Formats: sequence, structure tokens, C-alpha cells
Amino acid sequence: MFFVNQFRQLEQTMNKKPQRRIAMLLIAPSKYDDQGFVHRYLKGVITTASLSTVAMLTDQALVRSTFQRDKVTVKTFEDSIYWQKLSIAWFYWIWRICCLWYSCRRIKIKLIVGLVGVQSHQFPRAVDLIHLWQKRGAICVIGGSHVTGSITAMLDGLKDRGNGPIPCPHQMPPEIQSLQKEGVIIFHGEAEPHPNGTDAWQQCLRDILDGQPQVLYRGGQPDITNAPLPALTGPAIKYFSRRLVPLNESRGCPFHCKFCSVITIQGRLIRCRRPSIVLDYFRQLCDRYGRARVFITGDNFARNKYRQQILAGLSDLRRQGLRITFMIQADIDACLQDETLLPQLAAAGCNMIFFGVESLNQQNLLAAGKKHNVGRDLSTLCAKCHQHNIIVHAAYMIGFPFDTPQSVQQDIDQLMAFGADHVSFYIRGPIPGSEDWINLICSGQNFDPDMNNYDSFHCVTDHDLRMSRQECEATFQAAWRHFYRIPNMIKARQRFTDRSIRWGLLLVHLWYWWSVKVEHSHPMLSGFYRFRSYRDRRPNARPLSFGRYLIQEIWRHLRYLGYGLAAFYTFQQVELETECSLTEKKIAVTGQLRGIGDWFMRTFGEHMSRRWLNDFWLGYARNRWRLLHPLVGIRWHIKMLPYAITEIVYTIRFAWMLRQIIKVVRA
Ligand code: B12
Repeated sequence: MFFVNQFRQLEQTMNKKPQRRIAMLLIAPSKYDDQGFVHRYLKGVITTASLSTVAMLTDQALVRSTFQRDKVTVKTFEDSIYWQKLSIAWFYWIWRICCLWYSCRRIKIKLIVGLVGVQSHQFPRAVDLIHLWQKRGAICVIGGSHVTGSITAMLDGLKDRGNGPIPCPHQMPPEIQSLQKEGVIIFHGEAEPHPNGTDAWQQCLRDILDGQPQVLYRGGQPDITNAPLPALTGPAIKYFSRRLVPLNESRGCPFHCKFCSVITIQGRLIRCRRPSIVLDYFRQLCDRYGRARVFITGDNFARNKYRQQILAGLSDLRRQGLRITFMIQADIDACLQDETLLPQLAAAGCNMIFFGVESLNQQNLLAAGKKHNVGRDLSTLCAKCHQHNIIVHAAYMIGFPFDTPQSVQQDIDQLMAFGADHVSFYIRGPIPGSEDWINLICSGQNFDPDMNNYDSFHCVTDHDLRMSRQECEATFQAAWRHFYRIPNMIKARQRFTDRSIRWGLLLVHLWYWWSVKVEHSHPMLSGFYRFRSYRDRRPNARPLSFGRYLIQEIWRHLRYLGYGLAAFYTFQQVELETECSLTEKKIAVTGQLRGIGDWFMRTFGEHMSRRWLNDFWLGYARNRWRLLHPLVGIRWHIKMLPYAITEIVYTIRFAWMLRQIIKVVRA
């Protein structure tokens, strides 16, 4: 009776409207591996830009659309980061306790769960998370590139492509339809408000709070000139390595590439943010972290109409002493045409450009609608980038109509000869939402129905392929191995005069080498140190007994140990050989040892090199069983002693060096 009276009093004082608590949980879903385990790491590489953006827009929209007395909490979680999983569990239990407390006080509560930035390969995981949270009473909303791309291509139809008419079934994609039937709200397009005041996300939230949400909302492609960038959320960034921050300075791409869904998702008009907003963001990062290390995520910075102002502003900031470095994505053509661009980029702090090379075969480029790459002089471009200490990061796709295992290998050698320092390989889609994808669907071709595999690490169709799917995947794996060989990595690093760039490249090469070899995952979606939770598996995954799981885990950690050692010595060689070849005092670091003085210098001096050491170990190992023979063995064992000492010294020196490199690159 006491509580009822209190509540009535409260109601009267609050204008007869009951108090409400709203919790909004925004989750960037991860994906499943081939065994059904969630891809989850101790540390990721870069925070999800969509998550912080949607969180900021949600805060703004909720503040504007709720009653004054509603208490709103917005929390963001990265499903692929281990510690965030723990905090999700915490959130859940705290939420349950709060629910009990609120229900005692008769306060209305509402839990809204948003699945954010969902890409096609994350869709199955997102659906499972939706089911989980729906069971816990949440209202779920989903948005991101898969939802937007596939609805545009399958329901609305693709126009304005320049590649002729594109078929369209004018149907809602089946996987989205089934979500709608389960009461999930679909958000198509972007969440920023339009300058004319239309705000689909705010409307959606208001409808949810009023209890009458629609099944589909369309945010469209708003003008983002004055749209603010997301606030810097300290803890979220700390979970990731090297404090690399994504900055979405523009959206849209003017080209017609058939394999890409960016045009479907963001349109062909490039919409750019005001330069002052971008520059302010860099300034804020420097204030907060002492430096700004940014990944500018716009698909084509070289075609951003404000690029000159942004670059001039960044150069000014650097002259004022701010520590700024960033990487961009750009097309080859724009960088070749504009003679002033590369020097301006270098002066502004750009240290890496990601170029969509895709293929070196001109017929492939024409077939894919990537005409702007045909006949472009890649080697001149690479040389110009190197002149300005800018790393060339090339994207290369495997699975075009004219690709064969041999042609791919030749292309990789050619890429290396042109001067690509770092390459990301992808298996050509079809990416849901792209022209290739809709053509495939409408022509009734065979393709993999499991969205989880659309991560460009799996071959999902054999249509238009000269190889079988297995051959294509094998060629893809071979491509990584072929490019990330010791001599290639050394050669790439030798191109740079700036030591910190060489060190940055070493770490990037290490990350790629490790992801593909050890984690069996694309570097762009992997992280550092994987966790595989037995309980958190895909519902339809093959059953796995706990005993088997334990054995797999032990084996996995033994592999970590083995590959850890292999990585240590591989990258020791890469670092030592590069530095040794770049020293001014050229000394003979190969061949036979020439006395104690020579050994002393090679071991403790500046000119460490593994080549002579490796040659010795190879010679030593070639004896095999003969090493057990008293006469032969003893001679070799005695001979081995100074080399073994050098090995120990190198191990200690390189471990120390690596610490310094990581410290300098992260600082
Ligand atoms: C930057 C980027 C990356 C970065 C990620 C950086 C980061 N962590 O944020 C890196 C390099 C790591 C990356 C990797 C990959 N990427 Co990527 N990437 C992009 C890129 C260029 C920009 C994405 C971005 O930051 N957008 C800015 C944010 C703010 O926009 P947004 O995500 O669209 O979100 C807006 C709306 O969608 C909406 N929204 C989104 N979610 C929600 C949720 C709710 C509830 C609401 C209301 C609204 C809403 O509101 C947001 C604000 O307006 C896009 C291309 C593009 N131009 O979009 C490709 C893109 C997203 N990537 C793609 C792919 C395929 C990949 C990879 C699989 C490729 C690979 N093998 O490496 C990996 C997978 C990574 C992973 N996490 O699993 C595809 C996805 C296609 C698809 N059908 O899903 C895209 C579209 C490129 C393409 N060629 O088609 N990527």
C-alpha cells in the first residue's frame, strides 16, 4: 500500500506520466569461423566506425524524442573483443537486477538492442544475437551495409550504373523478410538526420517508445557536410591496438565496379564533411591521446572536394607540433593525374595509401567495370609514393574470369616488381548488394547460401571462374604465402628512408603473416590472441564434445607457441637484413667467419645479419645422423658453439629491439 501511494504521489508530481527507463544496447556483431566459434580476440585492430557513429546519433535522437523524465542509457559493445563480451554479461545481470528494482517501483522499462554496421558475413551472427536478446525481452533493430545493400539491389533495383540495365526481382531479400516476420525492425540507409529535418532514426526510436514501430525505416543518403563526427570514447579505443581511429570524412563512390557494393550502399555522389569538422577531430585526438593516428575511411580521399583544405589544415597542425599520421583509400588514376597530391599528402602526415588494384589483367578489369584502372602506370605511382615515404598498400582480388593459379602468381611477382609494399588479397565476391551479386541471383546461378562465408576469405561461387572453388581458395592461400616471403618483406622495407615507416611496415607485415598463417582469417577481420568459447558457438554448428574441444585448445596453444617462435625468427631476419643492407658502413656479413674479431663484430656490433647464421645452421643440419658419429659430430658441435652464442645474443637483442619498435610505433 505504501509503495502504491508513493507511486501515485510521484505520478502526480510528474504530470501524470509514469517514469521510464530506456536502455539502448548497440552491438557490432562479429562472425563465426568454419567450426562455428565466434571470432573473438583479446585485442582487435580498429574500432568499428559505425558503432560510435550510431551511438552518437542515438544519444542525440533519444534526447530529442523522449519525455524529459525518461532516463536513457546507451551502451556500445564490440562482439569481437573478449573483454567486451564480459562487459555484455555484466550489463545483462545489472539489467536484470535493475528490472527487479524498477518493477518494485512500477517504473516502465524498455530495452532496445541495435545491431550496428552489420556486414553480410556478420549477418548470421547478428541474427543469433537478435534471437538471444528477443528472448530477454528486447526490441531489436538492425542496420548496416548488408541490410542497405541487399534491399537496394533486390527490392529497389540498381540504376545509374553505366553498365547497361541491371535485373531486379523487386523482392525483399528472404533473410530480411524472415527477420521482419520475427518482429525485427529493419533500418535501411544512413542514420544521420537530413538537413531538411527528416530524421528516420529519431522517428524509429519515437515509434518504438510509443509502442508502434514500423517494419522498415529508410534513412536514405543524407548530406553529411555538417554532420558531427562521433565523440571519442576513451575505453572503446583502449581495447584496440595502437589507438588507430577510423574517421569517415566522406561517403559514396563515382565508379561502376561490378564487384563492389559501395555504390549501392552510399550512392555515386561523393558526400563530404566540412573540413573544419575533420580538422577539429584530429585536434581533439591529439589533445586526448597526445597524437592522432587515423584511418580515413572514405572510399576515395583523392576525390574528396575538400581534400586541399583538409591537407593544408593538417600540414599547419603538424607545423604547430601536433603528431599526426593517417592512411587513406584512393584510386590510382586520381593520384597519377594530380601531381601535387602526393607531396601534399606526405606533408600532412599520410603514411599509407590503400589502392584498389584488383587485377593486373586488363581483360579482368574491363569485365569487372573497373575501366579507370586499365592501362595505368602502377610502377610510376609506386615510385612517387616511395619518394614521399608513403607505403603502397594494394588490394588484389582473385577469382576474375581470366584468373588462373599461374596468372595470379605472375601478377603477384609483377606487383612486387612495381613496388607494392603491402598487399591485401580478397576472393572476389559476389558481395551482396553488388551488381555481380544481383546478376548471379537473377540468372539462377549456383552460390553459397551461407552469408557467414561472404567475408572474401571463402569462394562462394564457381560462376565465371576458370578454376574450381577449391582451386580458387588454394590459389588465394598461395598468394598470401607468395607475397609475404622474407625476401619480399625485406625488399619492401628497403624502399623507405624513414625508420619509423620501416618499423610500421614490419608490424603490419607481422599482423598479416600471423592472421593468415595462424588465425586462418582475413587480417582485416582478425585481431591479437583468439578466444574460443565452448558455450558461444553457432547454433547449427557440428556438435563438438568438451573433451575434443579441450584437445583442440591445447593444440591451438601449442601452435601459438610454435608459430610465435617462427614469427620471432622470421621477422628478426626481416629486420636485421633490412637494417644491415641500409647501413652506410658496408661490411661483409655473409660468407664464412673470419676469426674472433669478425665474430665479435657480427654478434655484438651494429651489423647483425641472419644470413651467415642461417647458412651455418643449414650446413649443420645437413649432417643429420652423422652428427651422432663421435668424430664428425664433435667437430661440428665445437664449431657450432660461437654460432649458438650469437643466436642467444641475437634473440636477446631482437627481443629488446622489438620492444622498442612497438613502443615507438605505438607512441
Ligand atoms: C572502413 C571499412 C572497413 C574497415 C573497418 C574500419 C572500422 N572498423 O570501422 C576495415 C578495413 C577493417 C574493413 C574490413 C572489411 N570490410 Co569494409 N569497409 C569499410 C568502408 C570503406 C567504410 C565503412 C565505414 O566506416 N562507414 C562509415 C559508417 C559510419 O557507415 P555505415 O557502417 O554504413 O553506418 C551507417 C549506416 O549504415 C547506418 N547504420 C549502420 N548500422 C546501423 C544500425 C542501426 C540500428 C541504425 C539505425 C543505423 C545503422 O547508420 C550509419 C551512419 O549513417 C566500407 C565501404 C563503405 N563506403 O561503406 C567497407 C565495407 C563495409 N567493407 C566491406 C567488406 C566486405 C569488408 C571485409 C569483409 C573485407 C575483407 N575481407 O577485408 C572486412 C570485414 C571486416 C569486419 N569487421 O568483419 C563491404 C561490406 C559489404 C557487405 N555487403 O556487407 C563494404 C561495404 C565495402 C564493399 N566493397 O562493398 N572495412
